This record gives sequence, structure tokens and C-alpha cells, in this order.
Amino acid sequence: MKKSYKILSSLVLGSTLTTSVALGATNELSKVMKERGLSEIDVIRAAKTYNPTGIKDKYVVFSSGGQSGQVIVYGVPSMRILKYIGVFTPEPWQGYGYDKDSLAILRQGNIRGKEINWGDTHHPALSETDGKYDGKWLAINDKANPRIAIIDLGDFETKQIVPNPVFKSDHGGAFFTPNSEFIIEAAQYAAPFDNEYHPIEDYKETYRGGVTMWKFDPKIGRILPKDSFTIEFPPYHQDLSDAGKGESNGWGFTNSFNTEMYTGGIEVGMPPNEAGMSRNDTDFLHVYNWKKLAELAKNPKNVKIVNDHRVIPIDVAVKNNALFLIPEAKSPHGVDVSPDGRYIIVCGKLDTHASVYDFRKIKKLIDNKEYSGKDPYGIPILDMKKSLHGQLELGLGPLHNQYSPIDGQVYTSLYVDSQVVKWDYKKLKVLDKENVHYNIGHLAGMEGKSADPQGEYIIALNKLSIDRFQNVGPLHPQNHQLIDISGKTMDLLVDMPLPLGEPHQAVAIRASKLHPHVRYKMGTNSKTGKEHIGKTLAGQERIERKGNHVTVYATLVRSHINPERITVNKGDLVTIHMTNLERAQDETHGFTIDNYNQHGSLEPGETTTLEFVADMEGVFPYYCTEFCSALHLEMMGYLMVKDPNKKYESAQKLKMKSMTTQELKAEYDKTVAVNKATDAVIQSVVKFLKDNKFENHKVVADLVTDALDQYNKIPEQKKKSDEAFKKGDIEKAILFENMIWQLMVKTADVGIRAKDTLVRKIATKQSASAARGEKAFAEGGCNGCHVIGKVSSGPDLTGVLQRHENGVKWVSKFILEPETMYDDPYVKGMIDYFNLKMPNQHMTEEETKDIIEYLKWIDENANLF
Ligand code: CUK
Ligand code: CUA
Repeated sequence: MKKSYKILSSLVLGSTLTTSVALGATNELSKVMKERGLSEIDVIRAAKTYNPTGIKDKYVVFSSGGQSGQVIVYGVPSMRILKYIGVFTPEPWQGYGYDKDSLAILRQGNIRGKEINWGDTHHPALSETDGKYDGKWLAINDKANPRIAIIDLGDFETKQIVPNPVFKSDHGGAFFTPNSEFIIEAAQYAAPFDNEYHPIEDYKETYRGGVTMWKFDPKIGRILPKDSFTIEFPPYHQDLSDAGKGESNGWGFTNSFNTEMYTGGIEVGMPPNEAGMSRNDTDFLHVYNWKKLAELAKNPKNVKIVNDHRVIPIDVAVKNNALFLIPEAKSPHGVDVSPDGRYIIVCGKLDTHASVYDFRKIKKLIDNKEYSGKDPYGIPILDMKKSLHGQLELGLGPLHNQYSPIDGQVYTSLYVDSQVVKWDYKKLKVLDKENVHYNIGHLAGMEGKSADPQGEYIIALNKLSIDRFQNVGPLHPQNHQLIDISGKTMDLLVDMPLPLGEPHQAVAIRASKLHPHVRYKMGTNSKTGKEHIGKTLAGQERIERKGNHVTVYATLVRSHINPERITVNKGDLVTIHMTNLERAQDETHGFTIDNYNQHGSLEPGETTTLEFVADMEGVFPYYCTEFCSALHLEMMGYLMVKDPNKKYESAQKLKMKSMTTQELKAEYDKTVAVNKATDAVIQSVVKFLKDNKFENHKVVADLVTDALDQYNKIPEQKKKSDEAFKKGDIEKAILFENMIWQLMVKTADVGIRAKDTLVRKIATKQSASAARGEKAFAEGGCNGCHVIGKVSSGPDLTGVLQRHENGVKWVSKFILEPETMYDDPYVKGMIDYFNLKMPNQHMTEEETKDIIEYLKWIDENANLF
């Protein structure tokens, strides 16, 4: 233990074990390791995944949310969850499915008029340019109710849902073609393309599989259904798919199972599906020329129209040399095209092998029309052996693949063996295996399916977690395990429980490729990206009534909702357009009306609409659901619903004691004086900011803009106050003065943040020791009494080292053992003055040294505090 511990110390701290600082940290580290039972390797793994506060991840992962119908966003290597995106399922936090605009998106997913409020998301896909992720759009499929959704990575919101017009389930989607021209969606369980009943006995004749090629416009980020088409396939159950790239660009690959076309019937004494559907030794990989088929689809002669959608029949595809089959080991699962596009790896699932197909060989057979036969539907079959580069035995249950930046290397998940295997698909050699827990499905590499894989990490998406976490009942969370693949052998770093459905595929992208916006242009409908019809600016708030339709144009800004009372009749249709007038980063307001099942989330600049029938009489508070400011609880109002057929009598009789004019005047004067003093503080901050050229620092300038937003509202309130005062309504004048104070506090709040940020920007750089000292100062509670640059409940510490002879020694001693100095005349005087004794905060020698360094740094920058 001792020996290995020394190695660790030098690993963590460099070789300078001689300094007492290092020794202090080492002692602390060894204590923590002992207490928590951590080995040296554990600590190294922790260090590889730990992000100190404020430090961001290198990669962002988009994981399907399985039966949750959502998408999960998290960071790598920290494995911290960043967001759940509502896609096929309502998501209350974001108001998704609760406000009118997002409900319209969710309802695009209606199938044959039926509302569907969940999905089974499997495969998220990032949009591509030249086969590389461009960070613009994310598509994801719903297996249960065959649909594709599009998420805008500008704001991580779902913008479009497109139901498949002919499939009854899907699986092999979503996959972008290399320049995002199309999104591939392959069917799963064969079914009739039309919406009628067809007896199962007619399976081979009337049931069909296929691939829908969804035309995508990468500029606007939307699927264009009218320009999309489906390629009809035999009723084999199609499974995963991938788009060719590089030399296989223009081609698509979709595998399948149940080429036996078995239809089961346990209930009538037939062997179950699982037996009949895996009877043959091989199934078929579908190989199709989507580029050629897209051209063919433009001619009405080549398509039949089913449910208003273009379908290319099998015989048309065959006649035009655009559809082929190649045998593959039975019941395969993943099919993954290599970064250069030459190789296609198909995983066996029921076979222990992975098969590596060579597109060059496939292309040659196609060009030479060298077929080994035809399937019952007339589709030419290419010889398996002649198409293969080779096969390699990997282990039990190979499922999915992710590529490495190293030429020829690939990572494959082994479901039954619960392992990740690293192997060379060119030399057909296993290189390494890593155990995972348990039963891995997909695995996610960093851009591992793009033309530009990054390596570094693999995430194992495990189906079972069994004993890895606290038992939270029979339904366990999923487990994503992060594996370091940067070394010669793989190393499992950390587990992340994912308690939201069963993720299938996840895709990772370099965070540097994402550029989401911070706020919306004022009055934006985030779902369309255009100006919202209900956009309302300050001063335009109003309530309009047309018959029994009441339309409210409302605004939200810290800390009020305007209007604060909405009175309607029972039975009225109520439309509330709301605009969040904030421009400050992260100042979201939520809006709900109690008991009315309504919720909107308004990000800065966003406008959205709630719409409902006021079918219950009564008084319903509405309020902001985000703790947005110190006066968040006051951010409320009332929806009053009157029954027009009832007569209401006034109940007013409580007489409140009113204030005398003199008392009112006194309160008014006091409020005005407080405002004046507050303004003086603001002006001093403004002077500091200007003197130090805040405009040279964008972050600071942004904060100043936010602060001025608040401050510039003051003259209007002042005018109202003065008018009321002139009219003798002192009560009202006080209320407006109070409003001015609220605005000042908000200004000061942001202004001081701007000042602090500016100080950091222009101060001299802190040494490592001074930085630790600042932390110790804060964590030790010193800042409870000592505010730098100010006398508060303790003296200002600026210049403290100069105040005493031998200042460093004096201050160190005072920190370490203050009680021994209470009789020092200077200290005594201070104790009397502040009515407080400096307590012993039990700082260590090292911490004290660091704090002294921090105090030196303060003195260097004394002019800034
Ligand atoms: S599938 Cu679930 S483990 Cu839908 Cu891609 Cu393989
Ligand atoms: Cu806005 Cu709370």
C-alpha cells in the first residue's frame, strides 16, 4: 500500500513531493482513499472523468430515450446529464405538449388522426456534411409508431414529426446520407402498406417491408414529405441500416431477419415465431442504389401511390439494377459502413462471427451482373463468399460497431458475453476485450460512425444494470459505462445510471461543433423560428374579446406578469400569447394556471401561446414556475372565471385602518431616500466599469446590456410616481417608488456580477497557491466576516499585510491561533469595535500559506476592489 501510494502521489502531484503544500494534499488524498476504499487506479479513473465546477465536457452525447419517447443529452467524459428533449412524448418542464405551439408539433405525429403521446426511440442521427457531423440537426425514429422527428441543435427543440405513410413499424432509421440529402427509415415488422385488413395467410402476397428515403433540406432542417419515397422490399423483417459513404456513397444497406417469412401462431398450435424466424442459416442484406432510385421516383411511371406517397415497386427497382440481396449470417443486427465507405460490417447476433463485406467486390459482381440466384420476388442475389472480405469469430452475440480513427480498427458490442471487443477488420484479428455490466446493446464512439471517428472513448449502453446501483425497486435504471480507449487496452472508467426508458443508440459529437443560441430574437416562435403572431412588447399588453373568444397579449419579465388579472366568462375560449421580454442569459419564465393543466416555458425572447376553454368557474391563480428572481413568488396573477348566468354580490365590508397623510409622506420620503442611496451604489459600479473599459470584454458588455435593460425602465416608473404624487395619491406614488427600487436591485445585481467578472479579467494572474488560498478563504468561512474592499462585520483585509510589522508572520499566527492574540492591544481594539472575536477556523499551515498568497494578490490589485 505504502509503495503504490508513493507512485500515486507523484502521479497526482508531479515529483515535487518536497514542498509542504504537496505533502498536505497528499495526506488528504491518502485519507480520502482510505476512508472510501479507493485504489490508486480508481483515483486515476476518477481524475479522467472529473470536471471541476465550471469546466465543460469535450463531447456531447445524444442518446435515444427508448420507451420514454425522448432524447437524453449528456457530456463526456463527465457523464453529466444536460437535458432531456421531449420528442414523441409531452415534456412538462419545457412546456412541450402543453403550450399550443409545441402541441402542434406533437400532433404532427398523429397517425390516421389518432393522437399518440409516446414513442419508442431507437436511433438518433446527426446531420452530415461530407460524411462528417456538422452539428446542425438531429433525427430520431420511433419504432412503435413509425415516425421520424427532427431536432434543431440551435436550441435542442423538436421541430418536426413525420409519420411514415406506409409502414406499421420501423427500426432501421434514422440514418443520414453523407450530405444529409436523405434520411433512411427501414421498416421492421412487415405489414400491408395500405391501411386495410389482409389475412395473415396472404402474408407473402400482401405484406411488405421497405425503406423510406425521406428527403431532407439541411438548410431549413426539415423533411420534405412530398419529395420523399419508399422502396418496396419483400416481407422480410428489415432491421438496421446504414448509408454508404466515400466509394459506396449513393448506396444503402439494410439487413433483415425472418427471410423465412414465418408467421407464427402459437395459439393455433404452431411453433413460436422465434423458432420459425431463425430457421435458415442465412438472411439477406439489402443493397440498394438510393441515388438512382431517387431519380427513378421522379417519373410517375416508376411509382405507385399508396396513402398519397410514392412507392417504387420491387420489380421497377430490380429492372433498373438498383436492388440486390446478399446472404448474411442468420438474424443479424448491426450493419455499419467503415469511415472510408469501403467495408460493411454485419454483426451476427445468433452467430459468433462478424462478417466484413467489401463494397468493391459487391460492386464488381453488380457491374458484371454475376448473380447466384434470385429470391421469390425476383431480386438478384449476390454470392456471399464472393462479396466478403472475410469473417472473424468475436464471441457470443455481436450486435453493433463503432470505428476507431486508427485504420482498420473497430469496436463491437457482444450482447451475450457482456463485452466490448476491439479488433482489426482488415487483418481479421481480435486485439482486446473489456468486460461490461451487463448485456451491452449499442456502443457509442466519439463520432464513431462518421467519416471522421475521434477515438478516445467508447460508451457501453448496457441493457441490464442488475447490482450496479442502489436497488430502487424491480425496474432498474439503464447503465451507460464510459470506457477509455486511448491506451493499448481498454479501461472501464465509470458508470452512469440512466433512469429514463431504454436507450438503444447514442451518438457523440465534439462539443466545439455545436453552436446553440443563448436567446431568441424578441418575439420568436421557437417552433417555426419565425416571428410569433402573438409577439407582445412592453406597453402592448392587452386583453381583447370577440364574442366568447378572449385573447390575451401578455408579457413576462422579472418579476411580473402583465396583465395580472384576466377575467372571463365560463365557457370562453381563452388564448394567452406570452412573450418573455428578458434578454439576460438563462432568465426563463414558466407560466401555469392552477387546475387548468396548462404550462408554458418561455426562454429569453420567446413567445408562446396557451389555449383552453375556461370550463370551470372560480378563481385560479397563475404564476411563474421558474425561480427567476428574489421576487419570483410575487410573479403571479389571477384568472377569474365568472358564470354569466349568475349574479354575484359584493362582500366588501372589512375596513382597513388607513395611514394619515403625514405617515404616508414619511414613508414616501424614506422610500425616495433609499432609492437615491441605491442609485449612488449603481453609479459607483458604473464608474468602475467605464474607468476599466468594460466594453473590451464581451461577457462583461453583455451583462452591462442586461443591467441597463432594467435600469432604463426607471424613468417611466419615476414619471408615474411623480404624477401620482402631484395628484396627491401618495399611496400610489410609494408603490411606483417601490417598483423603482425593484428595478434598481435587479440592475445592481447584474451590475455587480459584471464588476466581479471584469475584476477577474483585468486583475494580475493568480498563482496556483493564491487560487487555492481564495478557495480556502471561501470554504473556511472567512468571507462571512471579511469582504474584500469593504469593512463589513470584520475589517477589510486589503493591505492587511502592510498593517503590521512582519505582516506575513503576524497574519499567519492570527489565522492559526487567534486566541493567543486576543490581548494584543490592536486586536483588543478591533474586538471592541466589531464586537466580535476572530474565531479559530482550524486552517492548516498549507491553507494559511495559500491565504497569505491570496492576500498578496489582493494587494497587487487593490485598486480593483
Ligand atoms: S437496436 Cu436496441 S440494441 Cu433498436 Cu439499434 Cu440494437
Ligand atoms: Cu419568472 Cu419566476
